[in-house]
Amino acid sequence: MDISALRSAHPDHWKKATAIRTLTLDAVAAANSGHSGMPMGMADVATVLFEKHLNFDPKAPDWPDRDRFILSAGHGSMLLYSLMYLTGYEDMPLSQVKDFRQWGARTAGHPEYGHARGIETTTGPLGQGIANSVGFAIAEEIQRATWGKKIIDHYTYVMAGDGCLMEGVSHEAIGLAGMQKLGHLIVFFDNNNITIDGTVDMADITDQPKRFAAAGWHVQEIDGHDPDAIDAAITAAKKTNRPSMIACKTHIALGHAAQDTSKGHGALTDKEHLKAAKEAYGAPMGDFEVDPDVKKQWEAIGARGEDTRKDWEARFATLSASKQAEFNRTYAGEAPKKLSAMIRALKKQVTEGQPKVATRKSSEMVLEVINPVMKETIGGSADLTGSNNTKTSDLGVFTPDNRKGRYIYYGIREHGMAAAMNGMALHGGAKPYGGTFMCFTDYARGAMRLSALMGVPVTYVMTHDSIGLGEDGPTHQPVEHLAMLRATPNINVIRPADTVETAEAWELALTSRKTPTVLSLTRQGLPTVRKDHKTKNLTAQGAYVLADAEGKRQAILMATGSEVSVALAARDLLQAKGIGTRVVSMPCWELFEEQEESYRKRVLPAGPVRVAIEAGIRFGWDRWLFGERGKREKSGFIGMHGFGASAPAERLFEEFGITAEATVAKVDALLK
Ligand SMILES: Cc1ncc(C[n+]2csc(CCOP(=O)(O)OP(=O)(O)O)c2C)c(N)n1
Ligand SMILES: [Mg+2]
Repeated sequence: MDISALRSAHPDHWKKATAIRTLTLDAVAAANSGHSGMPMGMADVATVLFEKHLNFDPKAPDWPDRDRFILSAGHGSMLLYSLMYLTGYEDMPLSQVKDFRQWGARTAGHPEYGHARGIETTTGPLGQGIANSVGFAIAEEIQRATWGKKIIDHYTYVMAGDGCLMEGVSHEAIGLAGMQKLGHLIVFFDNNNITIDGTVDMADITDQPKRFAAAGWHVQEIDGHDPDAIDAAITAAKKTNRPSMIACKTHIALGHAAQDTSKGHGALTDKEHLKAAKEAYGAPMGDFEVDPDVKKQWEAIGARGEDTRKDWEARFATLSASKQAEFNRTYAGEAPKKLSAMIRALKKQVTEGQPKVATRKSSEMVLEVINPVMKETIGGSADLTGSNNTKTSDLGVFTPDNRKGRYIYYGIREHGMAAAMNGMALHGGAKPYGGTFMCFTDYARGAMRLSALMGVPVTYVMTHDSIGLGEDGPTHQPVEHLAMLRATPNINVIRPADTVETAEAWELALTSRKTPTVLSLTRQGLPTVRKDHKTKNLTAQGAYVLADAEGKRQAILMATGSEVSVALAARDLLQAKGIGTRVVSMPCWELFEEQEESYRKRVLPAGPVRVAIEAGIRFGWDRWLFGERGKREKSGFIGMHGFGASAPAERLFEEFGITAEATVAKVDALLK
């Protein structure tokens, strides 16, 4: 690569792009770790994008109508940090760049949402960013249709590398975006033919432009170091009504001894090579040194969006006060005030009617009430709409011809759905929920973990949550999934026992600000176990006494979801034998853990034998069986010990010993 030709062809551009390269080299060298090559390769694309196209204002990083910039190739984090420092984001002073990858710094190894305003999403697990961006673009389309172009009209720009495009989730994202004709989504493919192990063709010979074109995308191929070509390609991409992919032929670690090699992917810390690269660039030689003129030019780029933002604010101010309040409410992620009154009314009605329904159906009953008053909800399912009961009558379907539709047919794309929901929630003004079978949380897990890590309150509607789904058999019957989800920090896993608890669970999910929720719902019908109306949201306490012992309290039965009614039946049998038995419904462990010690002690007092009943594996239950004042030798577990089987549900509960009778036998044995 002839660096001098690039330098002389566009000297002003070159200096600006070079600042990204030298800051990256210096930050990685100082940290003695990180990834130098990607920012060095994509610096030209980033410079043209920020200078000529991206609508952004470092002074107002949360301005709702800004363009979104998603660094899907999150290992290239220094690209983002350099851009934020150069253009003048308050959260990104030079000291942060110097502290790259250090304890307490905002400049983590990979971009972390919430560390600095201006980081739109957490990336690093390859493929997530491009899949998030589909959600960003869907949210933008829906809001543009809803609020009008003068309030919402922006683009989502993404940088994705070979790795992002090789990851399976990108296939789901690309397919969904192409079908949905997300014209405001523009992806730059860092086409450098290098990954960690070597050249891309060692593992993949996919023709990426053809792949995107086959999915309905507008595709261009350019020299990723030619600023004119980059500019022209972005201009063309903005005009088409299809999502755009710009394959940018680049050189990883441009201008460094490691250029075009897999060594260039990682940390380039060799002092001599670093010096030689800076010399070849004609850049200032000092550590973290940026020519003051060049910094000024970057700051001018940063200042470019201020007027646009202020114009937007003026347009926003022309909305009626109530519309402004509604917009601000949804962007703040607040539920409407009337939500809890509506949930209470539904609970009262359910308690009176005492329906026997599956909790997936209960969930639909709740959504029928919620969706008409929370217009920011965006529902969907990964091709299991009729099974997940996620679609309510008022939503309308989101398609290229109906941008106001709030229901998304995600297709068979669990991971893509979860990642898109993260994007919608991060975009702002949207409350996404989506469904699949509980067993396929495995397929969605990469993105679900990021919901938790980022603290975005999306809701996962996971139905068919045990062997209770019956005949479909062990491939479809989750057993370890509750444990896996409960092991993940910052997820509320709620397994409601009936319609009342389901309504309470939805209230918690929709008022959650920083924690995603998994609703674990049944396929099979369940009796109403909450027979007395309580206005208070008991599920919010995580666990509570559903039925207390009569006479001397000798046993406590703890259960969740479909097994709460098993516990109640066991209690009837035990009480008939004179064994005082308390039933504790435990819909959400995480929330119970958050309660005061004194409350937990009241619910789970020392003394009685304890039996937990759940149609999943035991993992985790010991915390409640013999933590919290319980005793190992006085506790037992009724549940699954391996995979399920294909048979009618009732037979399965019998065969696997998850019955009232088995519970009674366990209690009897423990009391001996
Ligand atoms: C899901 C996932 N798998 C593996 C990694 C580890 N990893 C980080 S970068 C990378 C190679 C990426 O190649 P490419 O996207 O072409 O980046 P480039 O080398 O061009 O910078 C790998 C395997 C990761 N971050 N995420
Ligand atoms: Mg690459």
